[in-house]
Amino acid sequence: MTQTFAEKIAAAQDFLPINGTDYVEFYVGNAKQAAHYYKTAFGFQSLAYAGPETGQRDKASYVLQQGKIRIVLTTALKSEHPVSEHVRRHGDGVKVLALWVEDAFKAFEETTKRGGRPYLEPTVLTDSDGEVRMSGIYTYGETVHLFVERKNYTGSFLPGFRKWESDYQPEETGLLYIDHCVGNVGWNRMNETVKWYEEVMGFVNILSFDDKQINTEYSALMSKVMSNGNGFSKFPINEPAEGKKKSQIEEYLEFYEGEGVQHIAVATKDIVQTVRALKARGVEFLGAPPESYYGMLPERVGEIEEELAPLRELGILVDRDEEGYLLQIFTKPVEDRPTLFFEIIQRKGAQSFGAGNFKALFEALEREQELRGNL
Ligand code: TYF
Ligand code: FE
Repeated sequence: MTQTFAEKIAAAQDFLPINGTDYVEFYVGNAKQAAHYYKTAFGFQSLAYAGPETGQRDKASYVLQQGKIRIVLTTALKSEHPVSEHVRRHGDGVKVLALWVEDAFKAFEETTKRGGRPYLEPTVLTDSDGEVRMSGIYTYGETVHLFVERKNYTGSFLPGFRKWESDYQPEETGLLYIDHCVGNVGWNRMNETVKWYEEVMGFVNILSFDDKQINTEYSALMSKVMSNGNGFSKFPINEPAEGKKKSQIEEYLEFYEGEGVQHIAVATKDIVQTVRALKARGVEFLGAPPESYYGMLPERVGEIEEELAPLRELGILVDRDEEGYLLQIFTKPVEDRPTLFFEIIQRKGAQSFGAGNFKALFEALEREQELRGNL
């Protein structure tokens, strides 16, 4: 690498200043139970609620928080509803990747004039706690980016939501912020999608992996990482590639019945402690890599601060780049369809994505794919 990531993202355009992820909204079949799962298993805390009791008669939304991460779980209360349609087609999945912006109206104007397809026309939401401005455009598949501008809003989440005080408060698991959200796109859709993030959002392509670099004995894929100008918003894109057997990306596209969010990477400052806590609460992770992976680790990544034994015991992966190293691990899909999963990541200087782990990771993914009869 000749340029650092800081140098690469400096080329991004600033017509869309983004402060970070505002929230991620999932459309699910049963939001009450999903909220319980994310509280119990991942240690999210109750934050806000909107539903029939608050005057929202057609759907219910539960908002959870941990560190800077906010997730919203939304379900429809009747079959003839866009949320029900989304769930019928995709199963539970991510609908909204909301970005915290300085100016939601300008974000809409700038992105739609560059070709962004409108999802939400600029809207002002108000209640006694203040004002929030929102707008939104479609990205890949039925997924959307909402632009959220919260000037001096003092409410718990958004106008229309009420504070959710729950007596059930499982302890947090150390999750801090969303590091990146990855999208899977269809065959030959990579270039278009990369161009879309460049032209419509002003992002830059900071990393690329082709099918020569990302392959196992059976399958291949391509991956390109798109980032905004301050690196707070990173969206890697995957496209399937031709291999001997079915790529994990194809399996996703088949079961999600279209393009969508493949994984959400959440950061922790102590991955060993976080993964121990998650496992104790029933979160399922991909199988650990073979023993040889840890045998070769000291040579491959050099000196690291962590002890090897707990990393091996938990199946945590390590990779190094020019700027430092990172530790990461991946859950199994969190639905019955093999679609969305989570990544837990701890960065120690490295701003890359664990390319040195791709082979071990994809082999673990394929073992699961094979058990499902989809390889
Ligand atoms: O976000 C990334 O690039 C890494 C690795 O199907 C990765 O987390 C890439 C593709 C994939 C699963 C993980
Ligand atoms: Fe990732």
